[in-house]
Amino acid sequence: MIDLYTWTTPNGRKVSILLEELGVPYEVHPIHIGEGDQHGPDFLAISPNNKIPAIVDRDNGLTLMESGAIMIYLADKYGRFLPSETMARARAMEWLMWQMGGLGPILGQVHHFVHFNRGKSAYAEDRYGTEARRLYAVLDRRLEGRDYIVDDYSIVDMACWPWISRHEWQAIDLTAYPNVRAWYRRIAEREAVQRGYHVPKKVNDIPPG
Ligand SMILES: N[C@@H](CCC(=O)N[C@@H](CS)C(=O)NCC(=O)O)C(=O)O
Repeated sequence: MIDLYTWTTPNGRKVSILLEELGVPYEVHPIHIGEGDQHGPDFLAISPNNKIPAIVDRDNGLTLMESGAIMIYLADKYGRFLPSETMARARAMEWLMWQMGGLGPILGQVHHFVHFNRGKSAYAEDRYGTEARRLYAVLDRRLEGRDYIVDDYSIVDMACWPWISRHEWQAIDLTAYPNVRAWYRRIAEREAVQRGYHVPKKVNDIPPG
């Protein structure tokens, strides 16, 4: 049994989507980050960086923060959605780190400056908006002739997809990135993704691509 500490954000949804895909039992603990739940001492003991998502694996007592680390752990534990062969695994790690170090952090800034605080900083809107469009173009090139980011559907797709699902907040028109759009829609059709998206609660329908 996995305890999942999460909220209705892209980083949180990565892990709930993976848990739904794995079909393993898990218990959800909502951490309302808008109300400061992430700063409580109980949560700090599990997530030393005060951010969701985090898990506790009741099988062995492991506590884990950082969505990428959690996804690798769960994929390894259950032997699914991450290749084990060295070269294929290296390629999957390459794109997972691209999401963790580039796509997620940049799109997070776009949400702040373009969606929530438009007009406050033209510099930040331009800087992060330009970088976001560059990253979408990188992903579009990677998906040329492919159904998924690495060979088979994997934690790499599950890590990137929730960020792309916020394309409206990012003022991104997916029709400008046809390979991303087709991939986005392909993944949105998966029942596990539809369930995982609405954890810990439903706030909106999955945006159409
Ligand atoms: N690198 C971390 C980022 C986690 C993160 O930024 N979580 C956000 C929600 S998506 C959060 O908990 N924010 C609350 C805060 O910053 O106080 C991961 O991938 O898990």
